[in-house]
Amino acid sequence: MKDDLARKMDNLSIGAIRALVLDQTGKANSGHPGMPLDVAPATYCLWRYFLTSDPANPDWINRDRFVLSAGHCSALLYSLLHLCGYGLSMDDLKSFRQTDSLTPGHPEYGKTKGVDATAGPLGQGIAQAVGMAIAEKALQAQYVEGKRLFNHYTYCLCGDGCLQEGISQEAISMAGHMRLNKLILIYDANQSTLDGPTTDTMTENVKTRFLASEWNVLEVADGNDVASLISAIENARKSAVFPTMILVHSVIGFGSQNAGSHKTHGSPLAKDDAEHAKFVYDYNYPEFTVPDLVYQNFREGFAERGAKARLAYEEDLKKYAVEHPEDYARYLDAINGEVEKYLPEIPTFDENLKEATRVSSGNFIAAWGKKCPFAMGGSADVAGSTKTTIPGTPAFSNEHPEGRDIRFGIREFAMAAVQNGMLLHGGLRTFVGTFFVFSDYCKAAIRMAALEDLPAIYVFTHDSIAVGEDGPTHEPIEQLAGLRATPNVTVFRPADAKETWGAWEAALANKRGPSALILSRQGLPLLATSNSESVKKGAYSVYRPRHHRPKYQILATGSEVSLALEAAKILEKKHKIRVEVISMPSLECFEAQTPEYKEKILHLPYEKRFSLEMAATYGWGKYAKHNIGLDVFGKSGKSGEVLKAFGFTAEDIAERILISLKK
Ligand SMILES: Cc1ncc(C[n+]2csc(CCOP(=O)(O)OP(=O)(O)O)c2C)c(N)n1
Repeated sequence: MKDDLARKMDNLSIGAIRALVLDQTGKANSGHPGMPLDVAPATYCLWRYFLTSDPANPDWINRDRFVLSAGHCSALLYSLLHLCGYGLSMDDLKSFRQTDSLTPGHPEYGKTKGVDATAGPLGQGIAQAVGMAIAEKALQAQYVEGKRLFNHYTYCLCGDGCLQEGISQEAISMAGHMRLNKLILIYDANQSTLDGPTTDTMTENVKTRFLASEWNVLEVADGNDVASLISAIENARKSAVFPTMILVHSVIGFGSQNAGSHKTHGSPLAKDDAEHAKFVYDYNYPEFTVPDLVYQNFREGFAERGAKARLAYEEDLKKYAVEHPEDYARYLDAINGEVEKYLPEIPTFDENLKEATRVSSGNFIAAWGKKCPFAMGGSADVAGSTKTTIPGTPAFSNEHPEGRDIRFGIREFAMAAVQNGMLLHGGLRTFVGTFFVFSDYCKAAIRMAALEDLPAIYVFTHDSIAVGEDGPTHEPIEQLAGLRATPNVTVFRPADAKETWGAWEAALANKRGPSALILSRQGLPLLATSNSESVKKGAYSVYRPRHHRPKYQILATGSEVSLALEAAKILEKKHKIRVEVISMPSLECFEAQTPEYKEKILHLPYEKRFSLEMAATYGWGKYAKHNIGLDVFGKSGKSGEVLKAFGFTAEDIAERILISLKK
């Protein structure tokens, strides 16, 4: 039993968290107080009594992770970071939601120390937490004594909103199947969302939903009951097999005169209501004021625990380095992301090779996966088609946590968000794969990876109407333009095996943002003049007419480069029109080149340039006056016939160029 003093300290500290939420949202006149006010006791119990992380070293690899999936509760997280000593000052709290502050509207990874994941798009936080828990489990199995190197919990906080999002079920199902017992999800069941009570929108039994997904479920009847909250977290940590969901019943906007109403969800409380709430909390201090006792409570109950644990870890690490020097060196490479040391040699390809770029990519993955012990990846049930299996390693599972091949199941969105969590965790270099058309399912997580500067890699195959029989549902059109329009995403569409290996190298060298490899299903000829190295420059010449200056240029990507070469030869032979072909595997890499290099490649006037890509022409107007592409959906049929139907044969392309020139 807690003594009276300890109980008072708990209440005062919870009051301080709630008051800081009210002060931040009140001063900013913006933000979401409702859920932070009701869930403050649960987060207090977690941070004060369990979460082990060192505010002086917020990136410590073995810290417990905390993902605020309900990212709109940022004021709650900032209050905790302030009180726990992460260097977030009272002035920072006073700048809540102001431009360039350390306390932006939703938590941003990389901006504010102690924020383990960017959050705000509801549901994704749960999947990111699942990714972190997968990483911990996998890493434990990848080292001689992995549990000495990686041994922590992953906590996640969500509300009704996250659980209404479909991605939550994808992630929950995956976590249960993988037996991620170190994952603990606190579900604040305040029965309210933005527009109204949850009775308007959901009737399912969330508890049985988790049970059906093979989770351990605990319940706390009253979100203000500190003793029950502590005992629930304690029990959750003991789970030997299943991940745990702690369902906490609470009242949104606790303390407000509007408590229980969605009106408290997303608008600051009126001044007199905030005062009323502070009275309810028995918190009698001026705005933005916290008594020393509370700071002391967090210092002793959080910062000191974290510092002690980190120091002990580092002491043990020194011993580990002596006991297992090779393992330790590998650990350092893995956590520092030193992939360069583990790159395979690019092979010499047979000049007559005709290989789908998905196959070339699969060969790269096989060679790299063998060399790089911290390479890990998989696909959403299409590994056989996307060639995304690392051979020689079992599928990752509870029985085989050392497996580096991940079977994500048909859960594309969660797959991409889980990858984000794995990368946020650190210690792994990952890739995920699916058909390019289903990149749309991954899109919100790709955007998240780009925001978080994560080096995620996507292997997207079946990249055009050449897919054929599967028809328009499976034939990407607008996906290239969409990805290229997303800031901080680098897209590669290699033309042959050499470019594919080059694209993989470039993707692995890109450590501050995601890379997407867009690959063909159909075989593509090895180009005599292509090379792996030039992929990094984004565009280079693969064909120039001999002894003549070219009059026109075709800029093409992927499978259309060989098509452009054929068309150029027809134009030259039959019509004496000299055309240069530029392979443009990455528009983003090209944009990063010097103006001189760009001018050297695009040396002809704008109106003399054609772009050729079997996809939406949107965006190509920047590089070429004439854009040959596909601004309608594809068709189902034999691949060759579909290509013919849309005029993607060398003869047709040559003809279309001639027609354009006559205009
Ligand atoms: C994907 C996504 N859709 C919509 C929103 C807008 N939004 C923010 S909070 C919220 C309601 C969340 O409800 P709940 O999780 O129960 O939080 P509470 O109302 O308890 O604060 C909505 C719809 C969002 N942030 N993300």
